[in-house]
Amino acid sequence: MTTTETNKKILDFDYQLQQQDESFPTLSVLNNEGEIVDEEALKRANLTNDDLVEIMKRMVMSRQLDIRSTKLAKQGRFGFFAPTAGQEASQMASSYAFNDDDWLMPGYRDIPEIVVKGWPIWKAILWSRGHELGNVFETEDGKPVNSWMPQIIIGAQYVEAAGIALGLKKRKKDAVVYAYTGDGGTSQGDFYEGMDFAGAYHANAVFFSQNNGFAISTPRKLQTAAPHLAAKGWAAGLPSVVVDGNDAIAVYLAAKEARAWSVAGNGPVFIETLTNRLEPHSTAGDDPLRYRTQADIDEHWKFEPLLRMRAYMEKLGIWSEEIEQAYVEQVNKEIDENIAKADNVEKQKISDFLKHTLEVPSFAMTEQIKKFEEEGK
Ligand SMILES: Cc1ncc(C[n+]2csc(CCOP(=O)(O)OP(=O)(O)O)c2C)c(N)n1
Repeated sequence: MTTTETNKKILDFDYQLQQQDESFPTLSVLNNEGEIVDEEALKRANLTNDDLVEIMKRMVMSRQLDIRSTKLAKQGRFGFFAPTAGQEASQMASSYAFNDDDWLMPGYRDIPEIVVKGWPIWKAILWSRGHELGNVFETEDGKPVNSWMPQIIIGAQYVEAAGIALGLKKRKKDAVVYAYTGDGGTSQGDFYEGMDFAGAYHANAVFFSQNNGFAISTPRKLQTAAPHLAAKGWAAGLPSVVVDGNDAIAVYLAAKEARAWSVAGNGPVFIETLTNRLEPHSTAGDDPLRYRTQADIDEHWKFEPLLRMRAYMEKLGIWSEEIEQAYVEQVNKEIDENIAKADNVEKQKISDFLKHTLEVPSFAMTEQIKKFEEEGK
């Protein structure tokens, strides 16, 4: 290309916009009818039937936890809960690609990812109620769970992830950090800073943005002019991909390849999962019908991730309505036991809460702790 031609391209802003739009095709393996659209990618995912069953079970568990948590929250028995229906593939199939040694940096909507890492559900319930014991990330038998607490400050977990990712790299660990934020999260400064830092140090990290269409009431289109959130990863020099977030196999494949790339010392990867939040933003009183139509919600339910995985696995003969029903009953029994366990934990005292807020309490907090302790609170 001559310099004149190159210069013309540089100054052709329409061309630039078009390039942005076309640079991020969507990775897809399983279509909405449960058919494989790329056999080679399926082979590359290398999932055994047992893996498929485990991913499906995790998605079913997550859906049940979502249903029960929402009901319990309405009864005032669960604290804060951010519904996950619609995001099961984005959350459960992605996290299936990581190991116990990898560090999870979740947002408030990522409770299921921590649970499948070994955090007991009763602790998740305590966390939702603001009980300090909910912030103990250990398995039932006291083994550490490599997860930080669900981050409420949008995007902040990306900065924390960058630090841990660099630590893992410096210590030559065979492990990565995997961090989740939403589409709204990609508008935060922390999002850029975290990816930029991790990218500059070629640190061990896989960053996810779960593009579920909304940041509370702000639709994705009003969030940013970027046609693809993945383009924001390119700004930090990261390989960045868009995945059909309702396609569990594609999500798993992208996450697995990203982990392998990063743990080999190549630096972080950014993955945008295209999905939809089918329920309110949280149980704290959000009414989606104030900013989207019921018809839009109904339409998206037709593409939710369990449908296509069910169809695919039934065709393979490794899943059925009976299997699913039996598993749903088992999961609900476990959830009930966990609710009972959480209810039996001694109520938190205000003084205990304050003691766990900072490692070294400030002067004012020390006075408050003393005052509440004297009052037996
Ligand atoms: C720094 C910061 N600003 C604002 C908020 C208030 N807030 C809570 S959730 C939310 C929307 C986040 O949307 P998104 O990142 O798309 O995640 P989603 O809830 O859809 O999973 C906002 C703005 C916050 N928690 N933190």
